[in-house]
Amino acid sequence: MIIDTVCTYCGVGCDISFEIENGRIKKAFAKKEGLVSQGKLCIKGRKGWEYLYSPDRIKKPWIRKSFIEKNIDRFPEKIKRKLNTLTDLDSDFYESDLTLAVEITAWKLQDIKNLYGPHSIAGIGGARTSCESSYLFQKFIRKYIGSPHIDNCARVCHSPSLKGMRATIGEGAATNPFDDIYKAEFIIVIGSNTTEAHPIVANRIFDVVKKGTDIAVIDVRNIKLSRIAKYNCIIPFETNLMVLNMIAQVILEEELYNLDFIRKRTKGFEEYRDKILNDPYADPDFFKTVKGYEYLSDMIRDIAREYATKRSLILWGLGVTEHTDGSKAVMAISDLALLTGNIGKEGAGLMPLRGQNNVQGTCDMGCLPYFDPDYKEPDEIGLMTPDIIDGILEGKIKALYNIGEDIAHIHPNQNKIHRALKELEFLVVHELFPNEITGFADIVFGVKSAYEKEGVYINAERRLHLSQPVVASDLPDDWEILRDIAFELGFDVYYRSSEDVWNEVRKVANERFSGATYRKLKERRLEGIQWPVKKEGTEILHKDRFRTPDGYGYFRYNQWEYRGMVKDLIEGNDFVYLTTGRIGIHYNNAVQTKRCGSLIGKNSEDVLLLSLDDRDRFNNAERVILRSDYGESAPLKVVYSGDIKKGTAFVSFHHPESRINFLFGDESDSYVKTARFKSVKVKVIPVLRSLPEEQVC
Ligand SMILES: Nc1nc2c(c(=O)[nH]1)N[C@H]1C(S)=C(S)[C@@H](COP(=O)(O)OP(=O)(O)OC[C@H]3O[C@@H](n4cnc5c(=O)[nH]c(N)nc54)[C@H](O)[C@@H]3O)O[C@H]1N2
Ligand SMILES: Nc1nc2c(c(=O)[nH]1)N[C@H]1C(S)=C(S)[C@@H](COP(=O)(O)OP(=O)(O)OC[C@H]3O[C@@H](n4cnc5c(=O)[nH]c(N)nc54)[C@H](O)[C@@H]3O)O[C@H]1N2
Ligand code: SF4
Ligand SMILES: [Mo]
Repeated sequence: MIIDTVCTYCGVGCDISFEIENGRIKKAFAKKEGLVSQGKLCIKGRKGWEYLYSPDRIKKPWIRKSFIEKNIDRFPEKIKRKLNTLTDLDSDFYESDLTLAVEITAWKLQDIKNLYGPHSIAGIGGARTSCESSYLFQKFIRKYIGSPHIDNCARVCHSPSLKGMRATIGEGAATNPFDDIYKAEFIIVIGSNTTEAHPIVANRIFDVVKKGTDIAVIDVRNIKLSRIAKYNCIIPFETNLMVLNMIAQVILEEELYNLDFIRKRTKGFEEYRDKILNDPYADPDFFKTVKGYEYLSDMIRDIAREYATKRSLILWGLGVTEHTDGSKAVMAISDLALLTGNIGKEGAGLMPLRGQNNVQGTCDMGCLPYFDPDYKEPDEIGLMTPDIIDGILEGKIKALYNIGEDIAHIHPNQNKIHRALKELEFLVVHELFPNEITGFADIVFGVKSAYEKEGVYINAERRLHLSQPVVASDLPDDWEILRDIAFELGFDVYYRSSEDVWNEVRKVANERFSGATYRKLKERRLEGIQWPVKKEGTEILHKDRFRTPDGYGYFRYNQWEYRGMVKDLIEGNDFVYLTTGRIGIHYNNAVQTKRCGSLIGKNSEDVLLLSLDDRDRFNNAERVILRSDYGESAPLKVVYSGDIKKGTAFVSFHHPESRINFLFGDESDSYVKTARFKSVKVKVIPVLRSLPEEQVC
């Protein structure tokens, strides 16, 4: 039997098919007619389902023993009577049946609400589960609990894309389908390691380069795509905004802009032009003063000319967003499209390569403190995750409800987060596997994963796919637990199926989803539909008007701030700047991928890449510890690489044992607090086998 569904990992959102024999998966593959997959899957698609058979799955709800002890005298009779049904799991947890775990959760949430008020409860998560679950999650926190504090992992990811794009063109989502890569004449890839993080999108880039399309890759190191780029543009850390403003200055100086488009479709051009032309950091010649990066002055001019005079696309990733000026850099990207009319048509436009299988959907569903479903204004604006953490430490937030976001591993400033999580009076987690956050939880609900349930997932090109169960599971879905707790709290919540929830979404978020029936989505499992969906879907946004209130696109100028590595280079200081990111085989906290025998292989630890040019400086050490102002990593295995520039370093963050996110502080995007995961100054401490003392380089 063959079952078609959608891949559970990245934001490419490949259609995926499973061959099932006697109820077990034999293999995963993609069908030729699959619109996103084009008949190919990356290794996580082909092998990343093996976690389903791991003995570590959380099978029944867990309740922390010390939590029972603390609350035992205050439990109502109904709960007290059933406590003898709890069974021992390990020294920390009991196992419970679902009903009792739901009753205890509801009682404790109500208790906290009564004692401290509804605003003392917050919700984080949702981007790995379906739209139905994330929709109900925000409704649960906002309506059933009465708190505005709801957020998801877009906070540490592409929130700056949402912010920057909404401020300029009114909509924070990709303007065109992935297949428009085939229609572009020139492509800029900035801050996206596409071959590792969005491999099936990268396939399209390889295809067009083979056929003669030119690409510019703007990164801080050599990545696989750099090898096929006409412009391999390696820039110093934290200079995206400067480089983007430089491209704009060249376009303005050489009058390569599209005046007709600017006049008809935009506002704020004159002010923007004057500011860019007068900005010393927007002059490409500035790089002539930055040692080792002088070549950028000419290269940036060439990129600007090609971008402006061709039908051009810009793809970007976290190398843009995870900085203090991430939102500003995204505004600068939009500015370039507005300046040249490279938007609202085929083969041109803006593609933020969003990360999680359903982070687009989870934002669309309103799991953000400042947006209701469909990006409507909420009654009250809630706290963003970093403020929720501060709120816990200040004693204002007492309970946290977490759905599939491992904040005890993947957020910055882990020393602080761990301290905060210990302060919580109540932490509820929905998870597939034990991970860092379950280590702090009072109640853990084991839930179905995407391959075991039905639901809508929205990929990075706004495409909806409906998943269906590939294997049977007795576990509850995320939304079912939320429904049952809400019911227990006294609300009339009667959804019988995920389709019931989705039909409510179609009404509440009707601007984007009114026409997206389950029926239509079932008929198009292998192609999906791009939102907004009325009768049909929408491939290209902004064709006639932008999605701002008045329909115009707005130029937004921001000056780059002199700082960091550029400052150190100009002052002639010694330094090591670290950036963090992904490798192809592991997915975020690696909780699923490390439980796939075919994936874990050689990649069982995070490897630090240092520059070959720094090998002597670090005594050719095989292992080093990194230390920043905030914390320390574990000893990390080193590979000296020709792809890394002197004074820079790269490491992945997949394994909690590496303690990478202990190195980061609270520095974050100035608008939306996305962590500055792409740049931190570190000391490199070789771990010397023969010498006991540390040597700091
Ligand atoms: N295999 C795999 N795929 C994934 C994931 C995974 O964990 N594993 N995670 C998913 C998620 S949640 C996301 S958000 C996406 C992320 O996908 P990407 O956005 O591609 O993610 P990263 O690897 O974090 O970083 C991208 C690139 O930014 C570069 N960079 C760092 N600093 C700078 C800078 O200052 N300027 C520029 N221009 N570039 C810089 C890095 O060198 C890196 O090549 O991937 C998704 N896909
Ligand atoms: N240093 C550094 N840190 C980073 C980043 C970086 O570039 N550098 N990138 C950041 C980014 S972009 C992101 S998005 C985050 C990602 O980090 P997380 O948000 O933690 O994402 P995942 O590890 O993909 O998923 C979290 C959990 O969801 C569970 N899960 C999977 N499916 C389901 C489901 O259907 N229901 C439920 N309830 N749970 C499920 C998985 O078991 C996993 O433990 O990491 C961030 N952290
Ligand atoms: S590219 Fe992403 S969606 Fe496609 S198979 Fe790989 S992990 Fe899955
Ligand atoms: Mo992400």
